[in-house]
Amino acid sequence: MKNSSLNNLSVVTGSMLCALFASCTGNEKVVQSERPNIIHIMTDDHAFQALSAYGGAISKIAPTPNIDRIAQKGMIFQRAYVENSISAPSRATLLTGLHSHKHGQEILTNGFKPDNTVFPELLQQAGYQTAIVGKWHLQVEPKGFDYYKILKNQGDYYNPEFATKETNGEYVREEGYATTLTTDYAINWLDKRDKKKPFCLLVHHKAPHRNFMPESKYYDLYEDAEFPYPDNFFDDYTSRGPAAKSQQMSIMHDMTMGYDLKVNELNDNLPPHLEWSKADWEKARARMTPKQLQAWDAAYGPRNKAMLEANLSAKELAKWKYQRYIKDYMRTIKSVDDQIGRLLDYLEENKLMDNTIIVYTSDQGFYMGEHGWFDKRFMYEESFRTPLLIMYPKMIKAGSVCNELVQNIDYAPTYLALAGVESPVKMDGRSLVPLFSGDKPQEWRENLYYHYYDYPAIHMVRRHDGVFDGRYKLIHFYGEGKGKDEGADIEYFELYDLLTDPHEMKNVYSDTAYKEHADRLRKELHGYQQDLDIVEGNLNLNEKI
Ligand code: SGN
Ligand code: CA
Repeated sequence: MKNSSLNNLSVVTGSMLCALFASCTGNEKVVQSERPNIIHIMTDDHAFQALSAYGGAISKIAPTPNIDRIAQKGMIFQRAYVENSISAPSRATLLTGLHSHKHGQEILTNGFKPDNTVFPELLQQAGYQTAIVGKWHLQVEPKGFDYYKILKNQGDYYNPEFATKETNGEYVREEGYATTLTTDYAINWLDKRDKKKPFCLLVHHKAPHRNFMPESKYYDLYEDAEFPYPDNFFDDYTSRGPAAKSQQMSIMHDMTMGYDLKVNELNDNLPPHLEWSKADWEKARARMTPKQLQAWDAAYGPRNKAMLEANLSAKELAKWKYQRYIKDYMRTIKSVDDQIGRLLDYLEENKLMDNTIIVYTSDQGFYMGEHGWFDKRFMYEESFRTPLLIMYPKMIKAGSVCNELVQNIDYAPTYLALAGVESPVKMDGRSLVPLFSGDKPQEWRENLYYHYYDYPAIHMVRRHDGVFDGRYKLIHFYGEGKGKDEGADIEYFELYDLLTDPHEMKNVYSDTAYKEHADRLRKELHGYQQDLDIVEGNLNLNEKI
């Protein structure tokens, strides 16, 4: 940490306040005189490939100029990852700074321990005002928030239901589009807050989550464009194990013609594993007002008709699905970008930019057709990695880049460190503050641990854990085969060299040229399993797999 960062500090004491800077000694606790406000903006399933700050091919056609403002005025993280690529576990990790098996929310549906310590409650106890608006997705009532206005379950795009303390947790339908409403609630709360206290606000958008329904003003956006196909769109999974082959997240085979792709005419006669989607698409349509529905059908009806009349071959249909998917997904992102611009403008107008740390991220990554997929869950790069942009002018120089390995276990420790608050429980993550100067700290982690548990479940991705050191990635798939696909019990490894194979097409685990890395990472993985008290998927290093 550079000395200049020690400007504007005052000395205080107290057990809840801890030293932010390494130069503190003894019981003297040093915190910034003006504690920073915190805004954590998190979308649901936003792929880094779909954000122009990261320069991907999709975002060249569909840029995100407002989200990019955070990168231009702050720091872009090139190696930000999650520890379990799925929503509820990721949200629980954000709140607790813990790996999934410790906070209990290993899978989508349940598990969050009510007695988990969450960072907002610690900030609240230290005098912060705290709020969350938008997606919550845990089966417990939000704790540690002065105010919440949260979406029901996954949330809906059109006329969604929100619950607040005032409604006693009851969900009440609001008319409007989720992304705009969520931003309205964020700004309303900021406007009405006690301006004498620092604040922490979590803005959690539903978009661009399935089923990718755009706002009416963007129905025509990108319609004439042809988005580029990833090179591995028609991946045949050669050299990969059974998990990559048996998943149910293929654009070609598992995307639904009604619910996902909005072709009303094809919402019947679905294959058994997609039958659920018939009713879900009818429900999504029924949520819309007659006027909204009329506008929707006026835009999508003629396009659907043209597609049906074109009598597409299987390959042409896969490409048509990809185009429809990417266009709708990027349209929902356009609204997110507008609304983040609106929030940033509000902060600028109210002179809140200088003393607020603004973080933009997603609850996990997403496949934009890579390997032929949508959805997430795998430790392969597109779902394991997330966008992460942080702006905080007091500590971060505009236009900085961070290449260190960071993970969503790090958010809670970062926010607590910035506020000068000590956690009574040990968190797995570590504060990102030492990275803000742009210099590589002497001691930073050299690899990351990942663990996905939610099988059998929708998309049928097998359980796996693994280690990534920034270049080599070892993935360990394991577990009993059960559920709809009647898959076999599995236990095997995959190894990738991201430098020579960035799209993870060539599993080199059995290649003797990589034996040294396979052995090294197997030991690292075993070490993580022991240190973190992992209870399932444990390796026996003496057994040759
Ligand atoms: C829902 C989606 C799935 C998605 C999970 C998890 N189906 O079940 O496609 O993988 O959520 O998403 S849907 O028909 O309900 O849209 S997550 O972002 O919450 O983890
Ligand atoms: Ca998600």
